[in-house]
Amino acid sequence: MTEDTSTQEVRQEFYGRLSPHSMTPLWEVLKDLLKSEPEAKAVPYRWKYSDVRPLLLESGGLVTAEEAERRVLVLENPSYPGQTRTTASLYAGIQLILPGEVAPAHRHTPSALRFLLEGEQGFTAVGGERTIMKPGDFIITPSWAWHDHGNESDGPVVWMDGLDIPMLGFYEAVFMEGHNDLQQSVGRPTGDAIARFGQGMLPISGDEAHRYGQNSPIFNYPYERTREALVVSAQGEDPDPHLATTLRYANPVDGGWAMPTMSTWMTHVKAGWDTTPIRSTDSMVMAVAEGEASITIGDTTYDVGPRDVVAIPGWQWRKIRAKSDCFLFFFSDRVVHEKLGFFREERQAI
Ligand code: 1HN
Repeated sequence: MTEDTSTQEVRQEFYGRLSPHSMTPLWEVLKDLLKSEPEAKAVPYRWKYSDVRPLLLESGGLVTAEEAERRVLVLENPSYPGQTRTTASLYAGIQLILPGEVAPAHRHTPSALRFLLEGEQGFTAVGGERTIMKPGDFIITPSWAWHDHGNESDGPVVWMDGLDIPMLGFYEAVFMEGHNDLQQSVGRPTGDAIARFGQGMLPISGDEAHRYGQNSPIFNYPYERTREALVVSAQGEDPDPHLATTLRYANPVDGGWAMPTMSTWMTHVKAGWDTTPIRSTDSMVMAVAEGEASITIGDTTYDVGPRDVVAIPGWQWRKIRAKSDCFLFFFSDRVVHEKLGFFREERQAI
């Protein structure tokens, strides 16, 4: 027996005696815990709307929105089967509301966002105000806010949900509560929030602005305005080589991100433009509002068009090539990385 083998045997015998005491030697796992850089377990993935839509509509014939509570197809990362997560920290799903249906009022500690894909007359009520949701609109449902959805049109309404539920799951801090009524009562007129907070003005009494806690009091950012802001911005300057023309959704009260756990922004890339690779520690989900593009994440390139969704794990080089004028919605866990002080970004030299 070599000395080396006997050392190993002695160690293994020692480890065996640690285990009944729920202890384990750090030195055997330290190399896996501390790597020189992150290695995402999640993989990049693209969901084509042409695959999603027929299956989603089929689900509409199998279960009602009320019965399902939320009729959603989860966009589950292939690396996390059965774990309802799209990246390590983020959840995304595609929700369908058929004409006349209601998704019943409830509230929960995870925060949610909606990005509208299809249908003109869906609505959601959040914390006492109803908003009509149109394609490209970005809507916030803050943690613990009552919310219910409906559709008063004669066609399907479809959107992408984004939630921080994997983060809250990690902290074992998920609570939920059902409302006594199918729909909450609405106490404010539609458009109240955007009138007070979304015109470059704020109520002179500051308290009002904390209507939605740490979230932006503007709970629907209409696509019409977002798009106009991007188009005009792109006329006034050369695009950033890595980010093209990107505007983030901001909380007008403090200038920060619109939500406390998820960062959101929209990128406009003009036809024919190629961005230079960039990577950052945050993981992301991208949904195409308009345009045809190819997106490269690490070694994988996907062609994408309107309403397609892509999972982008953290710390992978990404770049976009626009075939036509593109408007791309993103949500990520960047705000958390920033607040906790570990956000990193790297840009390839141009
Ligand atoms: C939820 O409440 C909604 O309110 C959508 O529309 C998706 C996914 C997980 C947990 C709660 C909604 C959800 C969700």
